Amino acid sequence: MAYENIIYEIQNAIAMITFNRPKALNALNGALIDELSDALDNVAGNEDIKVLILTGAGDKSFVAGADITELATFNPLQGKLFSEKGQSTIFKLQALSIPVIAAVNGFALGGGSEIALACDFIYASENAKFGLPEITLGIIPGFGGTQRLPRLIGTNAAKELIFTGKMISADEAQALGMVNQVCPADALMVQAQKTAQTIASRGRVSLRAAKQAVNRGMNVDIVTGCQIEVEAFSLCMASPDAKEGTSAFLEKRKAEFKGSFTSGV
Ligand code: CO8
Repeated sequence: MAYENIIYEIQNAIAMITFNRPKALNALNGALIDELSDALDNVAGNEDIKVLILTGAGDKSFVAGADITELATFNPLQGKLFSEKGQSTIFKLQALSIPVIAAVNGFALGGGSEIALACDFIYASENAKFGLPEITLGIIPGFGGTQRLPRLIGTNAAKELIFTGKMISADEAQALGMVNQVCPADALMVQAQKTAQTIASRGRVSLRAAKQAVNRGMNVDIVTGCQIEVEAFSLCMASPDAKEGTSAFLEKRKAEFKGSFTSGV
């Protein structure tokens, strides 16, 4: 598929998807969501990729939400189909076995915040603004915001944002636990890349096991969660990466992880 609304690049095991409709502040129209979905399929099928970064083109916006021009024309059935398409794409994003970093460089509103919330963690530029303004349009978040935001920052803080539709700064989002790191705008990608490189130097099998253990454990009781961890831990022990990591420590050298899924663990 040729991409007109996103840019998809891969460099040194790090993939980057840039939302690329800067004239509309990278708002999500149906075509962009189709392209995102296609690129995510490519990421999922490429074992050379170890980390994915999402960001927005230009210096003003990550994603300013669903495209309101398109939204305004929808009848209820079209709204349902659009919401389902967005949700299935965001689930695809969340289900990636590799770590995903949202580098939020400006507005992350509505669907933009919801995409960032489905990533593993968020770095934000000092000028970033987060919010779920759907209530001001007479609708509610439709890409998982009513579900993922309360799970991340707690029910009451999430309700305040959802009921008021207000925007919050990067610092406020960090104080609420939404954002891991706030950087000057020109340092955001450097920081995101630096963290991505650190993660990419770790073993593929243990990264996947760690992500699955955290994500699956979030929705179950702690005993079941710890059992999930036991299974994930034993999977790691079956990987050559565990042998390499422990040997490298004992031999006082840097580990070279080569574990793979396609040739066994
Ligand atoms: N959709 C379409 N166009 C947009 C959007 C958007 N979400 N946001 C900005 N634009 C366009 C503007 O119309 C403008 O275009 P033009 O130059 O042609 O007039 C251009 O981008 C620049 O925007 P502004 O001039 O408004 O820039 P400002 O710096 O003055 O303001 C804001 C920036 C505050 C971000 C402002 O543009 C704004 O409030 N945008 C809308 C934000 C919003 O409400 N987003 C939520 C959308 S709803 C949603 O995401 C629901 C997701 C789930 C859907 C489920 C479907 C059923």
